[in-house]
Amino acid sequence: MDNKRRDFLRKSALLGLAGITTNLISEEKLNALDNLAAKTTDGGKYSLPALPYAYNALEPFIDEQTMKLHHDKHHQAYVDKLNKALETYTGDTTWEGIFSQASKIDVAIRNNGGGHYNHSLFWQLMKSNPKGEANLPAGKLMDAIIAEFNTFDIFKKEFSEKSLKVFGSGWCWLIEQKGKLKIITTPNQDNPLMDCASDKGKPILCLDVWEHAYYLKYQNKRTDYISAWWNVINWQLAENQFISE
Ligand code: MN3
Repeated sequence: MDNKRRDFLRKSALLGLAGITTNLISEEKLNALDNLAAKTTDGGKYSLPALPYAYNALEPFIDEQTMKLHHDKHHQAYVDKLNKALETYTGDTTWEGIFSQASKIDVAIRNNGGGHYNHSLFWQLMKSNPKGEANLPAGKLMDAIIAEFNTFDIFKKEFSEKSLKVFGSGWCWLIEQKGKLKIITTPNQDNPLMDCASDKGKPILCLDVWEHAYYLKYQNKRTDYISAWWNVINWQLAENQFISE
């Protein structure tokens, strides 16, 4: 991105010119996301971030074997393939650079870049809750959920239904779009920061509904996996994400 456009984005974001920046994510918001998405590089390459908890920390809702396979094999493969695809790429390799060009670049960069970013976010947005104690958002995020969906249960139902309906492989997201919360889904490893997303916004929460995320424990029963996931959402981090600029 050239300096002029970067400046424009920054000023537009500061002035809150939502009408003009409708389809753009401000640089400030991307920077906040980077903290969650572990934009870790190793000698100029992307690297796999460690899980922020033990492999068995999400038991009994998400099992240790699934976490090992999902993180160590699937996520690692996205990182490796992303680095490989970037070897011959001469464009901007930051998240902002990759996502703003997602519809035009090598599909291997789009798929594996999304794969790396989305999973990094997904791990962070879960936490241990072995006894399945009540797990609800609080503060400004809860206020915004109530304002948008009326009750938390309506929000939960809508999010669960949309997650269930993702055809094939993809993700379900809670995003902030023009100051409002919205539930959207993306196919494959696309995300709401990409230029190709039908709905763009800042990710607040995400759920991986690829079969590799649940089939070891839940087989084909995606609905049981979705129900279990509500127990391990890290709402504190989701709220931090929501209120960050
Ligand atoms: Mn996955």
